[in-house]
Amino acid sequence: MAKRPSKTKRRKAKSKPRAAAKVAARSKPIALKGAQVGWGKLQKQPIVVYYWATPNGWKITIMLEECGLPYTIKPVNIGKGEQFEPEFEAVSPNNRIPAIVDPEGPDGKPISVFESGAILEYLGRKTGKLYASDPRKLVEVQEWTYWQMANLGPLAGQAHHFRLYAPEKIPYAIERYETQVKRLYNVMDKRLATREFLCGAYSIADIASFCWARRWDRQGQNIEAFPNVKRWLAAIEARPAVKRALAIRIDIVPTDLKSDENARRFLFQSTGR
Ligand SMILES: N[C@@H](CCC(=O)N[C@@H](CS)C(=O)NCC(=O)O)C(=O)O
Repeated sequence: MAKRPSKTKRRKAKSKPRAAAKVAARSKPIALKGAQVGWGKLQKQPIVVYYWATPNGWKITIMLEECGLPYTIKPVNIGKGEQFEPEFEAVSPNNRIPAIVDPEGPDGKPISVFESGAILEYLGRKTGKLYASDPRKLVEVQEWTYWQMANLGPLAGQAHHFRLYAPEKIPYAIERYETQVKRLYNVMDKRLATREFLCGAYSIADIASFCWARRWDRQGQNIEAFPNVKRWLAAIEARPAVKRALAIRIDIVPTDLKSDENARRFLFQSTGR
């Protein structure tokens, strides 16, 4: 008589179809913990925004207005060195605005976020708005958001610096950054020739780039040379949420960065120590 297979062998043989089913189930999209979308629909407590009226600051107030989330503003006067105060450094270790504290984080507990791109993505996931859940669309939105964070923002920032604030006019530096920014405007113009917004539908990628591109004059650009960017800027500028965010005025006289020596020290000479 054939010997009955051992209990372990029998279990293994039985478990085969189950293992296959498991693999099939895994190939479906996995809902990642912490990446859930739309938990902020019933936000009760305001999000605290550490803010100064600059391109990176505007990104966050525009997104909050677009999402209809409640928020309060904590001004961080970067001309007075408030970005180095311990309370702010605790939420923004890079000593730069913007940063947020959301009392109602993904797990219901407070969470702080710094870096404007990370904040935009966080708010996109939280509300499910101006972001993407389709994996292909999400790649596009991230590409163009990171494009702004790694290219347009830093290079336009240097163009502002060397054109407006450097104590001496260095033609090589001015030309270098104007040329680089012009290249980026050409990239955007080409992209916008075939779609209304950078990723088709209006998204956080547009908010990120809009905040820098609206200051084209400070970057030595002629907007007439980029008709699609011009059309796109006007469309975003006309949005009621954008108008509300850009109308926010802080009751503190801004520092004149060209002449205030203290402000210049904080902003242009600090090594973070
Ligand atoms: N990559 C950062 C850049 C932030 C940044 O440079 N913020 C400027 C204002 S737009 C700032 O806080 N400057 C203060 C300083 O330079 O000390 C982000 O996007 O959040």
